[in-house]
Amino acid sequence: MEEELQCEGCGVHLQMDDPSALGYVPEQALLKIPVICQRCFRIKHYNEMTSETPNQDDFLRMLGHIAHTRSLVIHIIDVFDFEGSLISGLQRFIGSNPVLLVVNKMDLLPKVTNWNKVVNWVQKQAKDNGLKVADVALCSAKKGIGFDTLLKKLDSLRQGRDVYVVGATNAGKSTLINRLIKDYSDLESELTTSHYPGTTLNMVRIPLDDGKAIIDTPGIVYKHRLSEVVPKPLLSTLLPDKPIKPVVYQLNEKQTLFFGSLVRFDFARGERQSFTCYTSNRIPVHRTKLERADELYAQHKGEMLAPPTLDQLEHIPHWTRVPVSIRKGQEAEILISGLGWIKANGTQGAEVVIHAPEGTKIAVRKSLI
Ligand SMILES: Nc1nc2c(ncn2[C@@H]2O[C@H](COP(=O)(O)OP(=O)(O)OP(=O)(O)O)[C@@H](O)[C@H]2O)c(=O)[nH]1
Ligand SMILES: [Mg+2]
Repeated sequence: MEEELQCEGCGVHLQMDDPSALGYVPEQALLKIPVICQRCFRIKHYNEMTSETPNQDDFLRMLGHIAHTRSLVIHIIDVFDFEGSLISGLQRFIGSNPVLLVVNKMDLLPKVTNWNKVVNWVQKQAKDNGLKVADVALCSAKKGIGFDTLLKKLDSLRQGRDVYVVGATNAGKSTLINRLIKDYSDLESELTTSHYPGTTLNMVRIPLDDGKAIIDTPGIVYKHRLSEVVPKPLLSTLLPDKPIKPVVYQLNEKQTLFFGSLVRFDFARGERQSFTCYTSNRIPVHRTKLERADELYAQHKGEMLAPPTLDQLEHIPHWTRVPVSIRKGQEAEILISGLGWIKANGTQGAEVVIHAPEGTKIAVRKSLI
């Protein structure tokens, strides 16, 4: 078989020799259009959980090749995990090519969200994180929202260039390209997407009318995202798939919130105030006194405090304590990468301690909504 034959769903090199290895395709499937590997077939038809961790070194080298091309780069960010899905040092890979920052999964924010405010917030966040962007667009690739503006911006920035779509795993790169293919072209192909990170395995070129292409890429794996370190079956609990319903807790100092036994939030010091939790509504929150928290955890982790189950807990890194100070006069929120964020509504300041699996990214930021 030609070595270059690639799966049109995930980009893997196809082979017909080893059914248990990546890229396997049975002979009869080669006659179908589009040609997809067995793994993509299973993900697509049986929702199978077969995510891979693409070799990061190979992939980052591939990404570095963008610097030597004349292209437009779409950097997709997941609005549910903004700081966690941001590629730090993006310029290193893409050189001086322009970046269109696309913030995806906007359907997860409460319906009343003001998109213009979010755009301003995103521009400021990008700047603070050292990311130079030509423009910002918000969308929901899944629901097809925001595409008129996105396309206008894409057209004006592209000017006859190839378009590379890059981002962390699971940000929605393939879903976004599928939406473009389906609504704005008559191509047959469909990229494979799934609930689990690590779906796309190689670059996939999709031709555009002018001889250029839009290129899907594998996601970058960031271990600082809870969604990368929890066992796969937990993802459907951890990640929301409907608009987040924020839940408000009035807390006195020395009170604790448990998010299952995934994360613990201690309000260590400060005047009584309310905290709003933007997390998946499938993770039960348990409130207790700080002085009882250690004991409660020891007795009830993985059971009353679940998810995860006790078995799953064994596969998750141990907690470390991260102290966070929210200054007086600051309306801030604490992002816990993969879990969501908690907004401190008071402006009297607060001392908080987050207990989260070691390595989890915690960021304090100005509030998004
Ligand atoms: N709620 C919501 N979910 C989305 C949106 N776009 C994508 N998703 C979901 O996010 C998950 C990942 O989507 P993919 O398109 O496979 O993400 P990807 O960036 O290509 O992921 P990798 O190939 O693993 O890097 C899937 O469950 C999608 O349905 C969106 O706009 N809103
Ligand atoms: Mg993909």
